Amino acid sequence: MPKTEAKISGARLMVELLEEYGVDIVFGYPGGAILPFYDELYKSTKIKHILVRHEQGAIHMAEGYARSTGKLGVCIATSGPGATNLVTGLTDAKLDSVPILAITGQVATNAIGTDAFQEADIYGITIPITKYNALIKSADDIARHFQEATLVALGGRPGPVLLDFPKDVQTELTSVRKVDKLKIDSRHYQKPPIGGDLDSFAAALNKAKRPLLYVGGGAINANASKEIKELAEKGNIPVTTTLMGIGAFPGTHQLSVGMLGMHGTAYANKAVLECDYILNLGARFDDRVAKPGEFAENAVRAHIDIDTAEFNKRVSVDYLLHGDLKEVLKALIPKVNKVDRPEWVGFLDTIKKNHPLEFDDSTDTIKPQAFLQKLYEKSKGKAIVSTDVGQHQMWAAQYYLFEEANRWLTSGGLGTMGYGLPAAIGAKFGNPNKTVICVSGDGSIQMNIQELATIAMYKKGVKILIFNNNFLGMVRQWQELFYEERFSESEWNYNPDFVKLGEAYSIKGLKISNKSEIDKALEFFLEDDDARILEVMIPAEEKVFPMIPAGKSQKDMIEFSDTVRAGKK
Ligand SMILES: Cc1ncc(C[n+]2csc(CCOP(=O)(O)OP(=O)(O)O)c2C)c(N)n1
Repeated sequence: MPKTEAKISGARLMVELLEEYGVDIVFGYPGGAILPFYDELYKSTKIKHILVRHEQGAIHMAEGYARSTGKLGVCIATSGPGATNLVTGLTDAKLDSVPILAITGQVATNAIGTDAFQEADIYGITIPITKYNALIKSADDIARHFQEATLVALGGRPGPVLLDFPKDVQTELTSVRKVDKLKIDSRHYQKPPIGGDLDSFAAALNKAKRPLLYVGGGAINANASKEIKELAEKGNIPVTTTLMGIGAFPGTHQLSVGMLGMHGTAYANKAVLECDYILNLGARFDDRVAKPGEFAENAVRAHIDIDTAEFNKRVSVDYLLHGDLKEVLKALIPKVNKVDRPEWVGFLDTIKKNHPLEFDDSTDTIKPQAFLQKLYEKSKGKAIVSTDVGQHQMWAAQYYLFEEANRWLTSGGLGTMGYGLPAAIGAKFGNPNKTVICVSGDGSIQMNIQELATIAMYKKGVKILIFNNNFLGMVRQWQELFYEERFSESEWNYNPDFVKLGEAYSIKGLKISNKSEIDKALEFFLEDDDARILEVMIPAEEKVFPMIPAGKSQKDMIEFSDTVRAGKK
């Protein structure tokens, strides 16, 4: 039976439900169809609303907040264009499994379907890009939808949910604050019991001579870093992470071989080729990592995941276990033999030495790789780093090492340019005492640059590093390597003066172009907790290596040294 109390408006109820849930920060932008809700938010003493400059900024901030804190991220938009501006962020959160609650205003229920002003069927639009969504038709349904949405967002494999909230439902009175019986099945949010045969799974791992752990973002969502380290150290098993799994295993650990895949380290990709057993922990055999039929083709392949949809989706496996990764590992570790593997670990150490990450640093120009190495040293590897999408993202993934999870924020699945700046802002709100750095390119930064105003308005000390190559660098790289240097629409001969732009928002900035300026620039960048813009001019020709060309496999990896031998850098 629903719990009934004195009647309050739907808008008031939604605010109270958020407060009771423990939400203390939301990112949003108002408009006509969400005004009753904003009126109630105005009265809340528990929830801080961050007023952004574009709804896409709001949802990426909610993502940055969620990924850096492990909590639910909440964003709010009005109907029509406000709601559709959330679509990229929802898709981003769906692909990267980020728990987001989006609340959108909607025209009044009697106007739905009439092409009313600012009407968009955001429920229909977001069906494929949310884990759960609902058009709330009556104030009596708010509590149930809220309970269902929040459970689904964080339950199982996390993801985005959306509640579409018509204006008349916001003003309608209700006394239903809680329902005991939900309409969705509990399998959508409860931790599943461990599925599969632990003994045969462990036996296959114990038989391996050259095992490898392949760790994805699911490991971070499951908070399984401790167990992964325990497993790796007990069995002396080297560990590679995906772009999304960075931080799940300490980057400086002797057993770490870094990131694998298209721009992974040569030693991680060679480990994939040489291993005789590979254990996927919460990764998805993504196409930037695994070519079906060729990925670890000679190895026994095993997979642990919370989402059964990921099993045998792109790459078939020999052994699988279903369940919460932390729980499964806790059950598996006692069955795994303690082994020293001097030959296998030694072999990979030699490969690390012979095939390091490399670039040519012989000129006075600033090489982004060298800069990031210095940034890593100067920030003591302790910063939260968000990135945009492109070459700078891959260099940051390669050269900035993380000891802990939830410090690396990047758009992995969707590859959303414009993610980095708002994600960094959201992370800074969630981690006011940590250094938060956004690594971006001159292309990506301009996709949500309006959020500099949010930084200025709330005095958030986000550090913004822009690698400026006057190109859409990653596009240029592909055109140079695979389109005979026809640089179709990847070069621009105009960029704003980023330093002056910063000044317009009262953010101090500096531009450098010579290697000799790096140390001073980093001092300026990190000296206090104020926001900074650091524009670093880099050569347009600089490329990200190693590289596995799209659709190819680990065997086809191009290393920097190959390009030097071929007379091309
Ligand atoms: C919204 C969006 N549009 C287009 C792309 C395709 N894309 C991928 S990387 C890239 C270039 C990024 O340029 P920049 O931000 O300057 O970074 P750089 O590669 O130069 O480091 C483009 C256009 C994308 N990922 N996202």
